Amino acid sequence: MILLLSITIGLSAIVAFPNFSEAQSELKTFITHSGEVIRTTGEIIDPLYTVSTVDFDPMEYLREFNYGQISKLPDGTTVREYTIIAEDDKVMEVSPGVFYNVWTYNGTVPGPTIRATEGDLLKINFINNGSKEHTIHFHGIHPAGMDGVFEAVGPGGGKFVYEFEAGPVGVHPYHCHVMPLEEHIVHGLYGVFIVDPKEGREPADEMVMVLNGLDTDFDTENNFYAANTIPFYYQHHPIQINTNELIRVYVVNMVEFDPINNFHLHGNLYNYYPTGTDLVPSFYTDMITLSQTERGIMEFEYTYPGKYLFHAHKVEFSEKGWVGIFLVNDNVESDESDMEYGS
Ligand SMILES: [Cu+2]
Repeated sequence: MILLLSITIGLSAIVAFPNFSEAQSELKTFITHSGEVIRTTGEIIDPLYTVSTVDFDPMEYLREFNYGQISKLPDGTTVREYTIIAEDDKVMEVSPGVFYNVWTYNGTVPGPTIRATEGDLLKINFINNGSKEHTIHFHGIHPAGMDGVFEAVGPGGGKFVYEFEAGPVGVHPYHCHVMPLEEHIVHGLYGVFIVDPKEGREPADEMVMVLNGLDTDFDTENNFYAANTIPFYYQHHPIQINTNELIRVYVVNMVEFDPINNFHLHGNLYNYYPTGTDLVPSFYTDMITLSQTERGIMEFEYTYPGKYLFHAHKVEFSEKGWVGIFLVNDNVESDESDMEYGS
């Protein structure tokens, strides 16, 4: 009876105060990057857009690589063909109750991780289903006409085919290069492009982390930070890895507005290959600092099982979402001793 009464009171409160949330906090006027005037609390973007929502699973994204459709030329060259579709009307619930208009490649932020081997011929069919001009600008080596800067692709189904040879070996970003650039990047038009060496790399548990930020109130400062878009995701859903198994993280910093970002790993150090272009590591460290589009490959193994944090050692960033956990499971197949410490 008490329960029924409280439900009734609750319902009548909703009916009596349809603008309950507006009454709670004052709406302010903002001008968005695109010049649109909107009214919002500024803390949480009201769900102004109802076009669609984005389904993005950071755990799936972490280890998902798109190798394209493979064929061979008569001379034996591998051809990889990809299709990337840009859209700019999607809405993503980036944090509980926080809806943000993301601009996407193939429906997610970041876009798909494109992977190839050095020397492969790449053919990227780009379709712009957005309402603004967009492109794909790949970092790497390619002809000027394939740079995605001066060849804006028109909205509403515009097409362009990027064709170039995969190289150099390493991890590279790709992103839209239409002006105003910061607007096209901060809304999410970016992804990772991995070029493997012909001889391959040592087998490892491989993953991709794009360090990004979200300016949900359009004041050219990020309200949230993350590894792979969703703040705190890997803290609440730790990444499971094994002891004595090589872990390889392809890390790319795409944070807009802030000059630097960084990556600190707990309970361990990693070999670091800046841009991944050299097969010999440059550093053995637990901390790297990255400017925008700066990237590299981290390699490490954990000896001891347990939970280990990884996060920005720019504390503001970690407190606003750029923090995660590796849950290191005991690798029963390994020959290491099972000596226990600290017990
Ligand atoms: Cu764009």
